[in-house]
Amino acid sequence: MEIEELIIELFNIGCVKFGEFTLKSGLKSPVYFDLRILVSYPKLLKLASVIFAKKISDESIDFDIVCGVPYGAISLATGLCLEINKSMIFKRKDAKSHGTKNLIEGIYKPNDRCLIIDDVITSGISILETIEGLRDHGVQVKDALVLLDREQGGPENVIANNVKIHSVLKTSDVLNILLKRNKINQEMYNKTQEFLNVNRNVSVPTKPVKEKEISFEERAEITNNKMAKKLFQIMSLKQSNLCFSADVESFDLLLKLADEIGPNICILKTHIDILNDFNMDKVQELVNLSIKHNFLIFEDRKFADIGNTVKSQYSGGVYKISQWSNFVNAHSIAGSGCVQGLKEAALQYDEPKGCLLIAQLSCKNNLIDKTYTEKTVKLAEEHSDFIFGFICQNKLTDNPGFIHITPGIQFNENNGMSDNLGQQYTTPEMAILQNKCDVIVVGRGILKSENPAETALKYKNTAYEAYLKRLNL
Ligand code: 5IU
Repeated sequence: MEIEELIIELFNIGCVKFGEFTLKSGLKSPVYFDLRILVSYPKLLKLASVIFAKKISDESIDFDIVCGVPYGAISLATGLCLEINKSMIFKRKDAKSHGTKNLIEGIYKPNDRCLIIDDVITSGISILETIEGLRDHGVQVKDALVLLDREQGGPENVIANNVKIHSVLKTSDVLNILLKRNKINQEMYNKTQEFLNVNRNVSVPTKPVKEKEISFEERAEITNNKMAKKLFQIMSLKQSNLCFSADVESFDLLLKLADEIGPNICILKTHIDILNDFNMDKVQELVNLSIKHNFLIFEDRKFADIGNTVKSQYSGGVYKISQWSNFVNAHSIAGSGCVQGLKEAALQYDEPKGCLLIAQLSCKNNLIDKTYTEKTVKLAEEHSDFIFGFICQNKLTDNPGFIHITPGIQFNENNGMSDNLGQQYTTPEMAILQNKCDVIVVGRGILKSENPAETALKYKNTAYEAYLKRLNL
């Protein structure tokens, strides 16, 4: 009954017009729907919002935020959001040339699931443009809700891009009700129905809207995690996605290498407990070098105990890791208590601290299986204020805020594609292009080369070029 009332009201206020109209696609149509007028009819807007809300609940559409397609659906999306108490964003037709230059207005998080609202769908092109803009920013789109489906192939075009269209009305519903209620005559009905029959499919002249690769720079913008933001900014500024694993026993050698290789890396990874001559003064020198060359210090500590213990291991003892490292890593085996313990120890610092979870290992016959990896991703999502990525062998989540860091990397020509203690290697290109990781970790590939600084530059260039290739640049 509500639907019938909506159709009659839309007709009465002039949202449904009969005559000869040229559509956006160039087609000449005997019927035209101008739902922008709705903005002037609050009662009708309210009715549309109630009907939308009912549809969402009937069809169990699950989402975090709503996005209205400008301009026609902005008022509809706003009405719906007031009705269901959800927050809204919208995508501008062009990015502003002044101020914040946002393409998307409103607040969203990477990986938010967004429901698109539109007034009318014809070919689906406007919705596809919106999907592309949202996906570019890491927002997930799986559903779109429209007031009217013109029945000209829109839903089919959109579903091809993995988004389902839910429609409240179809043109044929409108025609049937208008005929039944004597708002149009049989001749008008037949003419319009005939038009519909011959124009069922409007092909969309766009390439498929893929879930796009996002640049490090954009990911720095998107993420709310301060550690991730800082790392993405360094990677983008230094054009480096190389982490050097400085596994040496002499602190002086570590400092020398950090100074020589520092300009080409985004991260220097330490195993502080393998140094023979550890002392806090030299740690300060390492921190100074990290500032001089703008890289982050990652202590590969692999915490794995109960929260209370890791908290002390992280901040106390001989090494006082939390004082000088920018971030650390932890096994997920001990669960959220371990993460929470580290997080609490990190809270005492003003500057950002962070932690990566070990989701996969590079060594042969390790005991991690698929379920463990999936549970690790879930744990990271639950602590995304502190956990900002993974040590892994391939990309694990589309959430652009999480960084994927991969050890076990060497160039092919280094004939050691494994060592005799179970390490397994893949190449920088494989890791970044095929396995879609973000950062490569290289230790002996650099350390054992004749000229570590020169070799590091080669790894840096190869890894960054592979990343640019992934972005199609
Ligand atoms: N590392 C791995 N594999 C892993 C994890 C950490 O190799 O799965 I977790 C560490 C060990 C070493 C460095 O410090 O990364 C790799 O050194 P090489 O590039 O020399 O193999």
